[in-house]
Amino acid sequence: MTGIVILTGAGISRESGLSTFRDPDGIWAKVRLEDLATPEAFARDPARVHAFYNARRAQLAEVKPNAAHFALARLEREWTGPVLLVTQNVDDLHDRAGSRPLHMHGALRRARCMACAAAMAWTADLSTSTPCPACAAAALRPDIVWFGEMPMGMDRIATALDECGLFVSIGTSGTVYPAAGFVADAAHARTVELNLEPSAGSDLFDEAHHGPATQVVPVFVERLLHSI
Ligand code: BV8
Repeated sequence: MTGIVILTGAGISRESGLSTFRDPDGIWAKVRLEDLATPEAFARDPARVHAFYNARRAQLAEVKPNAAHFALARLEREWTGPVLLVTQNVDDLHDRAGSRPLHMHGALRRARCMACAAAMAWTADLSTSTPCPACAAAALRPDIVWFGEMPMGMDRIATALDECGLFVSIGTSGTVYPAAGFVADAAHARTVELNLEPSAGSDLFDEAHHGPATQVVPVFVERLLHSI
């Protein structure tokens, strides 16, 4: 049965109430990514970076998965072939909808120790004095992939892209690499974009359905499952 690779971005969580990054009201419209989402920024002002991620981690308690997240969890359950859901998002809405996503840019509700490399689930605030539960060093950072850092799971993603028959990109502007290059890596497969509007890489897709994710994703999944 055909393997499916799905890539999601901030747009899939927009209707749950989480900001995107590059829309006019997005996160990078308010703060500079160079000041908050790079290792250099963390070395320069760790308290400011911790505050940025603490606020976003705390916000997760106020939002819920939407119909698009639930539609993808249904596809993972009902599709008879392999499905790999890769998300650029650091929120936990796919997880809470019942998916088991590969968080290629890490996760807000995880922390990592820079002294002993332990990584763990984390829901509270982090600070420069929070002790690591494993080694007690005050050396915890968000388990997030910042710009200039290697995304997670790249080998697993490359294999899945090679083997898939369908690649679906949902709610991403297609501006951040290497994720933005996945559609080219999957050129042998049928490639579909589901997004509010054409993304930077729209021309690279065989098919596109534009509109809010809570509308276009459930319709796409329903059609796909009825094509079996
Ligand atoms: C790396 C965590 C190398 C942080 C993020 C070429 C090749 C390789 C790298 C590069 C390259 N060129 C440049 C680079 C460097 C860089 C990069 O791509 N820069 C960009 C800005 C040009 N890439 C990196 O640094 C990556 N690392 O390459 O490492 C390496 C090699 C060897 C060894 C070591 C290192 C790491 C990138 C990861 C950075 N971390 N996230 C955090 O979240 O705080 S990325 C950041 O952008 C976001 O977090 C998000 O995950 C990601 C993508 O954004 P989108 O999800 O697409 O969101 P956006 O707002 O842009 O778009 C939203 C879309 O939704 C829009 O299209 C909108 O229309 C749509 N939408 C809105 N509402 C809805 C909707 N759609 C549907 N329904 C709606 N209702």
